[in-house]
Amino acid sequence: AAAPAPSAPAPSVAATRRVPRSIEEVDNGAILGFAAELSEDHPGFYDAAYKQRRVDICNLARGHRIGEPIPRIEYLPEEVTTWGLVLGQLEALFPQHACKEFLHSLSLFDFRQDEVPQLEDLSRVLQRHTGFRIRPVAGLLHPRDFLNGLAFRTFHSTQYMRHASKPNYTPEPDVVHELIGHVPMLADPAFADLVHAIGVASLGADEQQLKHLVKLYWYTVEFGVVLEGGQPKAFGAGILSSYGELQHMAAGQAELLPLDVFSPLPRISYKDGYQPRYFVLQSFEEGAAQLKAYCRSMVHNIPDDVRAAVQLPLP
Ligand code: HBI
Ligand code: FE
Repeated sequence: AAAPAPSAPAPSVAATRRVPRSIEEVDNGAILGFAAELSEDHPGFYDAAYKQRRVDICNLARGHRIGEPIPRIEYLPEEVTTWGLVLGQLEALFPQHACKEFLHSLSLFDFRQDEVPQLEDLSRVLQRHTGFRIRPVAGLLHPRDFLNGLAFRTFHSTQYMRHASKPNYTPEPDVVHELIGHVPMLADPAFADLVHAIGVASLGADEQQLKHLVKLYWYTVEFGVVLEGGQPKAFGAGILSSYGELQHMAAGQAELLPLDVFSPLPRISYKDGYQPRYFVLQSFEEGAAQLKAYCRSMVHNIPDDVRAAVQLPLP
């Protein structure tokens, strides 16, 4: 008689879902929320010219192929004004309230108030410093695709500007948030390696783990705070790209909690205004070590050829 069939192993992530082997296989088309279709509570909803502008810029992102230069946008005078206004306000707060890594990296870019930087130019600077590149995207990318991109040292960035009627508010990522908030930190080698590790972990994450990874990303890369001489300093892009959020953090009204990467984290809200709490790292090194330890706990799910493709050192 035939031996009983061995019980089937639990299906691995790779068996149930196609894990991307290269950045070309990361889908940049799954946009959540607005894309060019604005909802009624979006500041640009009643502005037909703004909506058309969004469609045009989103179409450029959709047509972009990896390896081609990112199309340059000729920003309109009103878009440049918005950029300059926000940059000017933020630059006044950075010396006091941004972390030292951000201040150093910001100096690599020489942002000017009279010119919106081009993704292609920033992508070249990043590649030189940390090997990260920018890929244009039409809006808020699905978290799995977004995190998968980081595994291939690729940051998906929007290219459109928030609506001019509300320079200090956007309900979705825009070019101000991406370029001022995220891009400078990605030029920091230690930070870039950390973000890469989160991306690699996302390749092997099941749905449950992905949810936790998204929260970890949110409470660090988006809204993280680090202590310097006992003072909380911003390193999260959502704080560094928002005058109101940065002042809110600096005013000390929000709760500061220690981060434990293995404990459950509060649910994320995109809509309720400023953060009621921030997770604070004792130092970057300590925070990065913790986050990488969590990421390492899921890399055994990643198929070997993918592991090689993303140059993951074996744990
Ligand atoms: N999409 N375009 C874009 N920009 C981001 O910064 C971004 C995103 N999608 C998801 C995301 N960030 C993260 O906050 C997590 O949801 C992973
Ligand atoms: Fe962001």
